[in-house]
Amino acid sequence: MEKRRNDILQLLKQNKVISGETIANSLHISRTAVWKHIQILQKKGYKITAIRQKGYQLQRLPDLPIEEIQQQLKTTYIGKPIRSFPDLPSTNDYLKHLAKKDHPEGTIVIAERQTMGRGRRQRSWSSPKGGLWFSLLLRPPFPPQKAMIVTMAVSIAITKAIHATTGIPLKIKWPNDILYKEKKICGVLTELSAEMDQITFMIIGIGINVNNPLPLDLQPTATSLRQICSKKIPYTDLFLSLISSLDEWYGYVKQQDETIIRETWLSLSDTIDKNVKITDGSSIITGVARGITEQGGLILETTEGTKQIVTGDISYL
Ligand code: BT5
Repeated sequence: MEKRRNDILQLLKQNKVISGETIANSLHISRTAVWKHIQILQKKGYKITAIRQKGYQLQRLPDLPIEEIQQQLKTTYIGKPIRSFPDLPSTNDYLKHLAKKDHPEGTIVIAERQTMGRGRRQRSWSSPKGGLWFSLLLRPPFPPQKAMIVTMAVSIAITKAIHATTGIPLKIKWPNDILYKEKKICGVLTELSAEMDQITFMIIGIGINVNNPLPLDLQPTATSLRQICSKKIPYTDLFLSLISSLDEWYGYVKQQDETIIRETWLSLSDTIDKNVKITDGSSIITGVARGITEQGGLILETTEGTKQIVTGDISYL
């Protein structure tokens, strides 16, 4: 089906106007099938108009032309396939359904806008049009205790891809925030399904503020690439760079090369050597962040000795 749609797109691009009949004959499909594919393309943001007695004309590509992106991908693990939607409640929830139906590792679900975007602990994630909101399905060769290593690799990949395409230097705040000058530009939501000794699948939700507006209440703590660069950011290069960076860093996960992940993460970390407060439900603990455990936990130096923190929300003191 997707191949047909790509073929139709190619024909539309090669011709100023092309009739439904010509498309149907070239691809050996019915005119109704052509019409159905055109409708799907229109829903995906391709502006295609029907000119009476002449045919179809492609007038504008969507901001993120997934079909083209998919064709350009030269990745080993990530982005095959990419499923895109104008809006979804949450890309993580949608992908979880696909994961349970055995969709392949590397599947991406992306939405232009989420109506019920989630952070950790069911906190809401603002996801209007203009940002990059997507989720990634992974099946890493790790026990669940090591899931944090995967999140770390993903954070590194995002930080590096954004730097490569925009020149913006970013830092990672344990466990899952990507910051520009202490303001949050990206959040990562990791959810997993696992047996005792093996992860069955991981859904990694990635939310990046690109060109989207930020609600007033988030402005003191959040920023967007557009705000930093004072101009609209083109998505396609950024998304392509993100996917190939995710592919590279997931490669280290697959090879179980945790040393490079931990060392690179530490070099990009905003948290190490800071005085921090970690809140996990009703428990609060303060100390100095000193490092990362083999499994990605935070090593905290407290007045009662060194502690290892597996999860929690962190704030700087
Ligand atoms: C996160 O949670 O940072 C993970 C966010 C993951 C979002 C992605 S988008 C694609 C995928 N589908 C989903 O439904 N989710 C994922 P957490 O650390 O709990 O941070 C949540 C907090 O960040 C909120 O309570 C707000 O204070 C703040 N926040 C909400 N929206 C934000 C935004 N767009 N930019 C920066 N901060 C935001």
